[in-house]
Amino acid sequence: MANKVIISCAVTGAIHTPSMSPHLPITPEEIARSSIEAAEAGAAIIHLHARDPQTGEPTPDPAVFMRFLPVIKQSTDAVVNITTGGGLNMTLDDRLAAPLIAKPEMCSLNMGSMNFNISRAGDRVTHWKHPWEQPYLERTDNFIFRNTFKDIEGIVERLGKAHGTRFEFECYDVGHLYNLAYCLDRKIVEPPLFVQTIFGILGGIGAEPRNLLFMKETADRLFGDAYVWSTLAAGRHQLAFTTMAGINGGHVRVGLEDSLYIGRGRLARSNAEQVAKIRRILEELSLEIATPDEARALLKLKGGDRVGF
Ligand code: KMH
Ligand code: ZN
Repeated sequence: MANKVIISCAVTGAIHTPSMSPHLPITPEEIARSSIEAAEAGAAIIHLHARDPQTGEPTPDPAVFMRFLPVIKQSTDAVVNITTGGGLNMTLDDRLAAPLIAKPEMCSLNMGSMNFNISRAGDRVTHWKHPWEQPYLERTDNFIFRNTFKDIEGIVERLGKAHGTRFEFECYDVGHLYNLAYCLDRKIVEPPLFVQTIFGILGGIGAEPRNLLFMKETADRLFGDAYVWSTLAAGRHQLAFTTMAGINGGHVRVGLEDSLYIGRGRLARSNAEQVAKIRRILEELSLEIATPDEARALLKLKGGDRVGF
């Protein structure tokens, strides 16, 4: 078990927009199908956002989440992980609306306020399908992704303490590891901490290989054996960083939320294609893939029968 690798798959997110790829899942049916395929390909954890079925704009509407969550639960035993980061225009109450109803085994928890600049993400788009997309992206040069200590503690109270939800702690820079260490010292959060180190978001730490080791070494010092390490990287860095994390004993996250590509200049046709690729690489390196129940045991999750959907 110690060496098994948990593959998380983030199937749609709130960064990419419909005009960037025809393969980005948008409707509840597409999100459910893509999640099920990713689980069948080897993902133990499915990280989920919702989108307006007509326009593809990220939505916090619990009714939309409830159109795909039960379908995923009935068709796979993957761990369902719901975002609390939401989309770029959402208040904290918006961001918590669906998680508070769904009470999932796991939610993301972003470990600090930061710039989150994706204003150039649409540079290659020549035809915009929907009017919301371009302003949504371009305004992020003036956007602060708000995650104060009070916000973080509130999410832990309302979801973790109240419903037994555990967290994917999103750490986009080294300071976020120290924020999490503060929360651990104060007993706001409980081990084992599932720490997602994130590389290549403009506003966070850059996607340089030495930074991966720097983040891991810092997390080792701060958390010792109280944490479980996973890594994601944005865009073209996705595969190299997840491979490096696997080699260094980490778990990995892929999916179209983090990158739309499967290779240089080639759009991924599905989330499952990315899961299958990192799985192939890890298995070639003699690493084994964790099942959902092995992930549950490692992360001390409450179980798929104790959720609200
Ligand atoms: N979009 C990723 C870089 C969240 O959903 O809370 C991080 C993320 C945030 O998944
Ligand atoms: Zn997300």
